Amino acid sequence: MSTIQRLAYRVDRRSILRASVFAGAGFTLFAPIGFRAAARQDSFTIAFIQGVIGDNFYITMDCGARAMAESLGNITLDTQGPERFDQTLQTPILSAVVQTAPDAIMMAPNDSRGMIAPIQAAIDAGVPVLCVDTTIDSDIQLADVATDNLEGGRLAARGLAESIGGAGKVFVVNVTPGISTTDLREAGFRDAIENEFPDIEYLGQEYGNNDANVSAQLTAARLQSDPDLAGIFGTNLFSAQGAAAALREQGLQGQVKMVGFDAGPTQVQDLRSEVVDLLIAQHPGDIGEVAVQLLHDFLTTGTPPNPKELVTGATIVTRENIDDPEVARYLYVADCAAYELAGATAVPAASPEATPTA
Ligand code: T6T
Repeated sequence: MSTIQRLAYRVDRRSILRASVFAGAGFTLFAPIGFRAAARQDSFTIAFIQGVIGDNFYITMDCGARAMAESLGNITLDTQGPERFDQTLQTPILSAVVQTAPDAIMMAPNDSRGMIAPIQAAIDAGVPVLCVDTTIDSDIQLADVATDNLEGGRLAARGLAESIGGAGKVFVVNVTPGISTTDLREAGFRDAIENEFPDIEYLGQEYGNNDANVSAQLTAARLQSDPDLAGIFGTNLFSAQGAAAALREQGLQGQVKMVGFDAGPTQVQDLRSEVVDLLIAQHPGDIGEVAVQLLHDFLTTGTPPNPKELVTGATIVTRENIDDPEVARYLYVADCAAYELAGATAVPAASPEATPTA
């Protein structure tokens, strides 16, 4: 079994921590000071503010959130997001959502520092905010539900190292500084390369601004300046899509190895056509399910999530395992037509269960 196959993991978290349902809407506890005591309500509105609209990752998360809302029966989900991953676009959306007085907000903040004040304003207005995927450098949020991005970056490094035979130059196409998730993926990647692979030279990262075209352009420039480049890590869907497009356009697929985070439809096509060697699929549907479940629990009982940092799983996708139903179920969707409630779970961050076993 190759290292990549051994790395391929699917942490079955179902048995570890079932996000609990505090059944019985009549079960009234007092909400923490500042939030409306909502437990006497029959139904609730949750606003979901995505990191960006039109991204298969957040679309899949929305499907999970909707499936959970439907199964709980008393949640209305209202989804929106900015057209670009940009705090100056997301902040007015958040402010407008707060004006509609939802019972809670789940959101993927566009910037770990820049979104603290707008989220604080929402909380001050009495609306609890739970962070999904990305987070803020603060603990004002009700909870965080996300992938273990640091470990995901390390897995990407190990996968790429295996693909290039443990030696050569590697380069990272990242998104924008200040995004908690992708910053952590790069940090995990760098950490593993520097500490585990002495014969690999890390050339550093460049930012494609969450734009596949910009990511393709900077990758093309890098292929020119470093013609002996051995491997590339694209830290999210659009970075990976762009980097793969550059490899394809220059006929370098297979020659320069590539690992991408996420598992959008174009990325899957790139994996199948051997432009990309490995994908790290997050479980966005699970994040959506768990987030709605936690908010429902909070709104009906007043008890905040404890612990408040939760992680869902990730799955390494290769050409060998992509058609295995246990892997294929984590490929991102374009709409919710085929999405089925998974009964997802999450585990406390930094717990032994949270670290995927290679
Ligand atoms: O990788 C995901 C998400 O985790 C990240 O925070 C931003 O980019 C994506 O949405 C993929 O485009």
